[in-house]
Amino acid sequence: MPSKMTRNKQIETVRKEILYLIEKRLSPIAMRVRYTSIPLESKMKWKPTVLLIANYSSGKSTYINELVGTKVQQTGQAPTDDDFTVLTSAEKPPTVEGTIEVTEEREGKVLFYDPEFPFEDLQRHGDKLASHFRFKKVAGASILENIALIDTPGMIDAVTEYDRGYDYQETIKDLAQLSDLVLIFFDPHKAGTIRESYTSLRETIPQATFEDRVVFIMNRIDECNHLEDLIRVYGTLCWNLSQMTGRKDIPRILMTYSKSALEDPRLEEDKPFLQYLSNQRNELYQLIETTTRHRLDHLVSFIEYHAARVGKITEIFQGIRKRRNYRTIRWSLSGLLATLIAGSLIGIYIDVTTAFGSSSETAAVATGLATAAALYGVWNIFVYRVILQSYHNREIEKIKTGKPQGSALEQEIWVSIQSTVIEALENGYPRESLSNLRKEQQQCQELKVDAAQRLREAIRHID
Ligand SMILES: Nc1nc2c(ncn2[C@@H]2O[C@H](COP(=O)(O)OP(=O)(O)O)[C@@H](O)[C@H]2O)c(=O)[nH]1
Ligand SMILES: [Mg+2]
Repeated sequence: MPSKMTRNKQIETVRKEILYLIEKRLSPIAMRVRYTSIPLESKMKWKPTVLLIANYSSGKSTYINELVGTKVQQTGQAPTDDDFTVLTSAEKPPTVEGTIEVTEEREGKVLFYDPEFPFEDLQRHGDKLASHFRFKKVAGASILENIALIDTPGMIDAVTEYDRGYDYQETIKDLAQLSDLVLIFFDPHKAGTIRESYTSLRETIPQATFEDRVVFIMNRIDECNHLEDLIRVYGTLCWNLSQMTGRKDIPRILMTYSKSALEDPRLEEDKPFLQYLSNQRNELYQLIETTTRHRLDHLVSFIEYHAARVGKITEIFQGIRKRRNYRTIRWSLSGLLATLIAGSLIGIYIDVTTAFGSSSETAAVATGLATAAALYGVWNIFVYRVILQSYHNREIEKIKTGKPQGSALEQEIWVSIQSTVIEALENGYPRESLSNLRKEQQQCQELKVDAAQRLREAIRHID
């Protein structure tokens, strides 16, 4: 079995290759066709990330302390800690070998403006969030070497956006979008009926991430006195989850507790059901540990997802470009023909009306040609532009009223890019040549199919 270090190295190699493809191949096209205004990779460049959300006091911070190996986060029964905290590793070792310590702390104010980190989007939530956002570098904690953890303030019932001073749901959404694993904690006292968690589970999380990245956890199960209690709260949570998520099947719920929080370790012996469930804690740990690898899968899905959309835009642009080129030729030729006819008629008219005068035929031809040239100029500068603009507007209208076609996936892609295409067209796009667009579509196709397949193969070979 390869060592952890070789495995980490393999992961790092594949990660770099994927990021290279996103940065150098996909992002430039995505920006050219106005699919995005910021480079696609900016949110994906950072470490694999695990987001922990829950009602207050469900034991998130206690669990984080257990993972990290020391008390880096405040814990307590009341909703005391109302900060978001990002935990990552420090570059330097701890001052005393073998210990774990926080070596650096930063506030959101600084973090949100540092392009090294993926939190620039959070600027839009204002200073209030910035003052509730913390960043800690921890030295000596092995779990943080390859993974970042994000602790969040607990969800509360009575709170409104006004009370918090920032939009909690939107913040959670932004963080979930850049996370590879979202852990949602519950505890036997609060099996999920709180308003903020209702909104989070019903709307925020499904909009921000994929189902397979979300894991539900029933924590603090040591506080159930008997197995029957546990079954009852498990049932309550299942019921509440189905109400909140709108799903009919029961999602996977890991049941665990933090040993470090036990007041009396002998309690474990009085409650044999805890031993039967101890594998669940290991499972949770493994899920967190394998985030580094999942991040690779997520990055490949990221390529597939965006390459499909960017490719579709280049395809739509090609259609528009082709039709416009064809019309341009048609309009130019008809303009030329019309002005030549008009010029000839004027020439003939001059020739005829001055037949008995002194003017020569050459003058009539020259006047005819000059009139034709002038008319053609007027045609090109005024009329042609107006026709082109109204044609362009009709193309925009076509996209606006167009119905998605093809398979369910194709329809989904169409719906997701429709407004981007309209906005680009309204700003005068596509400006690229047909051959460039064709090349770009091909590149997207290569990324989506060949590169993605090759990368997935490479990921399968890690281990
Ligand atoms: N019995 C028991 N208490 C726990 C467990 N996890 C956390 N606690 C306690 O619950 C309280 C809230 O924990 P905390 O980690 O601060 O919750 P957070 O608000 O979700 O971060 C603290 O007093 C912890 O000691 C657990 O698994 N079992
Ligand atoms: Mg906490």
